Amino acid sequence: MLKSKIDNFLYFLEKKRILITSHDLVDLDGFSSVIAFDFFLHQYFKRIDTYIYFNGISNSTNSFIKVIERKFSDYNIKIFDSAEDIEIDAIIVLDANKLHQITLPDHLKENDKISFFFIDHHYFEESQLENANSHQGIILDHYSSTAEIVYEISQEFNILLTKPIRYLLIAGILTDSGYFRFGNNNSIKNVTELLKEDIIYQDILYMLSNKIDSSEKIAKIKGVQRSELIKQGNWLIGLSHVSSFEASVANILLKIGFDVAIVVSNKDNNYRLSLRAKKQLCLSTGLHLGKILEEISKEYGTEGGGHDGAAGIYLKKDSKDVIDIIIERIKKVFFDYDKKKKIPIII
Ligand SMILES: [Mn+2]
Repeated sequence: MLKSKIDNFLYFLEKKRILITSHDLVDLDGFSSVIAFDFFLHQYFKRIDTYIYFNGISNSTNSFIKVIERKFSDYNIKIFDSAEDIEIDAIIVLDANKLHQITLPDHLKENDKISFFFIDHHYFEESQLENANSHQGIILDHYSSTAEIVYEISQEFNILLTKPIRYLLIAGILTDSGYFRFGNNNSIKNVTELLKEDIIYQDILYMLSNKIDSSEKIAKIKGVQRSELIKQGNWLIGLSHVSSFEASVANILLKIGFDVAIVVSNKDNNYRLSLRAKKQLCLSTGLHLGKILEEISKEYGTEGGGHDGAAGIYLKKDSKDVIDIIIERIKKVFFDYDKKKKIPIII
């Protein structure tokens, strides 16, 4: 299935110079997808010019890269420090589907001769693709990671992946699927195949267990202390605010029992909201945080979106009431669900 989607695109890439990148401050899923897709292209084409570039690499990604480089001393990942002087024909973006998530030099971003191609697993609407002619992509939001999509592409073309790349892809799948909490049977099947006989699962878990720094621990503690409980029937929504690590704080709020967590943080002149909901709850009630935030972002001219159980949005400082609107939309999903299920509505 993926093969038919990608065939035309591969035909187009022949003899082109390509920049491969991901969202700013790349995470393990974005990073491993880029590395594996670059490897795939070099196996598929006899000759191809690719440049791997990231605008920032997250701390946890960096520490995993270091572990990989120590483990495989003859494996080195060639990454370009800057995209300023690179001349290219196409840009492949993995693990993102909106241009504002990727900082690139103007001569690349505002050049209509350059085609963009996206491979991603975040929810997006077809109508949002800017300049539809030169933008195409494989966007499959039922996948819990982009690493899985890239792995399946390589399988459909019978490309044998190297051991370090298998390590990277497994790490990408595990971290993005919340160690399978947001995953499905397919995520587990893919990881099983990637492990083969020669990678030990516990070894990867150990490699991923980097120490949490104390500022993150403090953010989590403060986030829990400040959390406000909002009820809709028996559903528990938690609202809190921290100065950073909003995503990990939201995850902690779910762990302590909230069904949905909304964590606000200050980013420059904006609020950044990180929302999380339990996967099972999304599946049963139809709650899709990414769609709610995508709608809100259109109504208020900001950027937002994501998955059903994990999403984010930027809000201007003067639009604090939008947070209440988001809460109301979430409550409405629960209200409608309870009504349908004939659960007595408690207000
Ligand atoms: Mn991802």
